[in-house]
Amino acid sequence: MKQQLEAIREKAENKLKELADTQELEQLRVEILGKKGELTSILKQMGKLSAEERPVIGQLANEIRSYIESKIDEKKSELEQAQLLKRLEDEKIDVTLPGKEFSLGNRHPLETVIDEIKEIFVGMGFEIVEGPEVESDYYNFEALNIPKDHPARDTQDTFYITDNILLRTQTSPVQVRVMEKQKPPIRILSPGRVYRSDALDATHSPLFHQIEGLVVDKGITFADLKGTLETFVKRLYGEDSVVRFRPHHFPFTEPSAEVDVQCFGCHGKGCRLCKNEGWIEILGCGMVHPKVLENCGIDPEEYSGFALGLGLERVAMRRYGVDDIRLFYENDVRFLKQFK
Ligand code: 2U9
Repeated sequence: MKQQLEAIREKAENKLKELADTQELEQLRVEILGKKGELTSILKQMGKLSAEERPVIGQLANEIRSYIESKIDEKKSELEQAQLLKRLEDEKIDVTLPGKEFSLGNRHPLETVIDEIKEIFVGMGFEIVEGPEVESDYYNFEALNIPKDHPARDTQDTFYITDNILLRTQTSPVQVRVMEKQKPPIRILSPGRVYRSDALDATHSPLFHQIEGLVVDKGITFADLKGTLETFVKRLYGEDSVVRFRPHHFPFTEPSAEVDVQCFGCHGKGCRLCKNEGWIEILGCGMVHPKVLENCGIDPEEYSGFALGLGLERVAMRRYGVDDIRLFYENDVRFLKQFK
């Protein structure tokens, strides 16, 4: 029995040398020290020994058990330490490595121009309003004094969805809806997408963006319109801008005008930028037609108002020297990332 015990000690020592991980170590512990282990099964045979042998073998067995136990514990902490070092090595991070570069997007040039114009008008007390892009014939045309047979309908080639439903050709219906609901004073600005069935080329797109403004109150005159627009143009193009008003005609305003700014390239002398005219047209405007006020439930005897409209793409094209409107919609990052 003594030899058997010594053989177990030797076996344990040999196996401990070969062990590679804590799982194998646990297996060895169960194999030798466990309830059904080799050492335990030898101890179960102690009853067969004589009274003199029993304490001697008993003591030896205990010595060997605690010897193996301590060797196993030692090996365990050795293996755990090795495992920890391996993990630390595997998970090592080189904090000196350069970071990954993320390609950040940037604002679309049209969005930048819209924001800038909005800010100028908000600074003058205007509120921003938006509305549906799918509209009825009434809100897009009739309410604005453009009846079915009006020639203005030909110049605004319209995408009709049904006889009465269409894609708005201007953002004016948003303002009609506000006037119907709200009593003056009204001071609103409506930016948004509009649609006209123009063929797509370098200067025309069936989808483009407009900003329209509307002011209605008691005693509003053309002088208010001129003051507001001069302030707007100077804030957008610089305080030294020169502005002129040219008589024009729109069905929804009377009188109407177009506003030009003196060419910033040649100061009125004529150059390529202004096509030798010395002036650049930037917006249309006028006093809201009494019929339009009436259509929206506002008494033209009591109130008057002015309105203005401008196309955003043209402002952005001039500002950034873009010569093809299609570039704004193609989302080519090589184009877009130039506006950082
Ligand atoms: C209401 C009454 C009147 C809006 C106006 C213009 C003049 C104008 C054009 C500019 C370039 C359209 O995008 S464009 O082709 N617009 O010249 N727009 S006055 O008049 C209104 C709007 C709403 C109730």
